[in-house]
Amino acid sequence: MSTIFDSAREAYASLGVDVEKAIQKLQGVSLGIHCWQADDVGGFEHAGAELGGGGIQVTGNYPGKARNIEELRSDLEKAFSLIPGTHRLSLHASYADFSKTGWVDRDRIGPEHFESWLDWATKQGIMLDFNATCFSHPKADDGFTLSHRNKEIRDFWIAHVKQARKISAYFGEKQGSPCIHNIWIPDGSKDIPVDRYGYRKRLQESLDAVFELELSKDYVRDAVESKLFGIGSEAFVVGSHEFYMGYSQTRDTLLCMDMGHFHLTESVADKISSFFLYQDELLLHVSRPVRWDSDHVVIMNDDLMQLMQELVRADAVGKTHIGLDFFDGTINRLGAYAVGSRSALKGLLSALLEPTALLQKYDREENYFARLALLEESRTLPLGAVWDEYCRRMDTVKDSALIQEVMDYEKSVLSGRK
Ligand code: RNT
Ligand code: ZN
Repeated sequence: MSTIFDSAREAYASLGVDVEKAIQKLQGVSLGIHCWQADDVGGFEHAGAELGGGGIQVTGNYPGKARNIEELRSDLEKAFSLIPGTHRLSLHASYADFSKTGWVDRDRIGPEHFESWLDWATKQGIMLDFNATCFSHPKADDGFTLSHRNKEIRDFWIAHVKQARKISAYFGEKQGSPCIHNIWIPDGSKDIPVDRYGYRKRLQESLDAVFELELSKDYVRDAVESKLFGIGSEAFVVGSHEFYMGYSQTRDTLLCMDMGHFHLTESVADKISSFFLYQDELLLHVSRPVRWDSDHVVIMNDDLMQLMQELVRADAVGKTHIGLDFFDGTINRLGAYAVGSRSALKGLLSALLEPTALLQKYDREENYFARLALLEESRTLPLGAVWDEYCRRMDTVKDSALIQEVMDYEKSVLSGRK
């Protein structure tokens, strides 16, 4: 008996696309799923930590937010079960577990404060990535960290990021796969500065001090994340795109491009091909800006589709770490994880199923009508049938069963959190 999947496979085959190959490739991609959607980027260093000093804003009061590490892990386990494939968890330093050791400040955290995360991850078969947390802290309250005028404050954050790198290297060594460590700092100002150069020079020097600590690339790969503006840093962001392009090229670090950190008319997809002419490893923060860097849940919009298409067309899937970065407190947070992560994967699957060879042939022949027509045809090819089959093979629910799964979890687990 022929199934919907069989006919989808034939439809793609008639355009020269091998569905099995696409499925195989998708299976080889691990997303870096962010730990911070389940608790609105709060972290658990102190009960009820406030975002503060950060230029990040989470809106929404939907009930069921994770209030401690146990609840977060429970939500993550459920989320991972709803995302087909094998994925990684990207932890922030503010999610340290102090239950055995007592609290220490960020400049003194070490692998011992993340041992329980590593145990948990090993049990789950999940690898870990890491992020220094240079926000939500009294020493970040005035909006500057590594570029601060005050040396004491700079030194504190240099020490923190060094520790974060050590923790990352520890994860990398233990899990036998390099831990991707991302550095994002909020530094910037609400109004027009007059010493832009000074701030950027200090940031450069602080980062150089951070990287004086030599660690094996087999264990840790460091990335630096740029931004355009934030709440409270509308006029000036120290770590701009140009700053980090130059930094990552000259210091041999990874660059992190967050889809919400550019002008809204700028295309991150368009940057991919240029980037890979000069550098060979990229970190993405897949997000969805709505009017600003709003970190909405990822959906299959044109920005996402074009980004994934570029990764496939530039043969860059294997050189790109696809991290997620969204947080919405107005909807069921497990649902946010599931929809956002699944949409990122569906977008990638759609790109892997693109009739690229045929499109390239039209391109070479300068038959731009045919190229356009086929691109349009591609949008309505039976992606859903292949996606359903992928979910089935990965032992994960189909889209049609997702809502019920999330609602059941809300009823049995989340609704008990007051
Ligand atoms: C902030 C950056 C950064 C954070 C996370 C929590 O604008 O995008 O990546 O979202 O580190
Ligand atoms: Zn980001």
